[in-house]
Amino acid sequence: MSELAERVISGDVRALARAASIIENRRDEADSLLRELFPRTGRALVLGVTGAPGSGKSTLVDALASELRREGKTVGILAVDPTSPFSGGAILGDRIRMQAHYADPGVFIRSMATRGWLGGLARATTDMTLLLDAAGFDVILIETVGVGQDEVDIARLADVTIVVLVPGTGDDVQTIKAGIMEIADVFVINKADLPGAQKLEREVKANLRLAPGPQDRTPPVVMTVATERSGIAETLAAVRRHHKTSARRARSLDLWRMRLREMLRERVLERLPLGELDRAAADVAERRRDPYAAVQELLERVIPVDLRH
Ligand SMILES: Nc1nc2c(ncn2[C@@H]2O[C@H](COP(=O)(O)OP(=O)(O)OP(=O)(O)O)[C@@H](O)[C@H]2O)c(=O)[nH]1
Ligand SMILES: [Mg+2]
Repeated sequence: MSELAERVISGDVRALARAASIIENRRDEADSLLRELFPRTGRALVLGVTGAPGSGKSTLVDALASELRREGKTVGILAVDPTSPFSGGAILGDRIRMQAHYADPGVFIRSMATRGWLGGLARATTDMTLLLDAAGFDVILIETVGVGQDEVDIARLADVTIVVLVPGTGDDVQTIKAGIMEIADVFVINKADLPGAQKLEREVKANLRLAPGPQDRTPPVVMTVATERSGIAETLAAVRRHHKTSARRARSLDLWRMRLREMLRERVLERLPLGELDRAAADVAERRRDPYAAVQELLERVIPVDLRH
């Protein structure tokens, strides 16, 4: 085993930071490191926290981390920003908000801007989660803004997904995207100190009665005021109740089916000489060649002759 992998497994924070940079920047090195670490993974509780911008996700994650630390658990935090190609802005805000944990070696925080990432958000978060898992963190909290497909990918990765809603922001149930209702294992109504929290709770519960979750399991609804750390223990209790009953294996199978498909596609595409795909696309667009012949020809370029058929 490489020295870096050994140091990561032994919980060396500097090695962990270096490994995280390798995962972010250097695919080839990352692959061999993750191969070494993979047998050490599968132990952590992975908790996804998603919701609209400004709903209080970071404040909630911060409060959950404090509560877990009180229990003696170690915590890895990934703040994933799928909308930004830069590390800055909202993520800088997260850094300031979470600085209480920076002196604590039992908490590791990493912010990632994933737009334009090679392999996309799923690769970034999956690989970073594997790293933190191998490093022995008991719980991994993944914060991401709920936009489009991304939160569905996070839900596949997480053992338990928390969806954060806020009263009085048009977050009423009619406007909540169907996808979000389906991925939630636990609903948190944060900013319960604001008017309309009870009304929102009633609406969410009524909606859940009409459309129960997978296996007829109705997700619990917890009220929190993250800034005052109220409702945090209740949220953790709801997470743990869900985790006992959740279909973890089915979800994990789903995740790896998707990841393997992505990794295969990546490997095939990166073997094509530069510009080859564009040339083929131009040929097809101008009707010089049909797409079926083009694909056959491209495949023949990337797959060694003796592996075909
Ligand atoms: N009144 C009230 N304000 C809260 C509560 N929780 C968080 N806030 C405030 O809401 C604002 C946004 O909180 P964040 O934790 O940054 O929200 P976020 O969802 O992480 O935001 P993004 O990462 O930018 O999407 C901050 O000013 C918080 O202080 C709460 O329970 N009640
Ligand atoms: Mg945030």
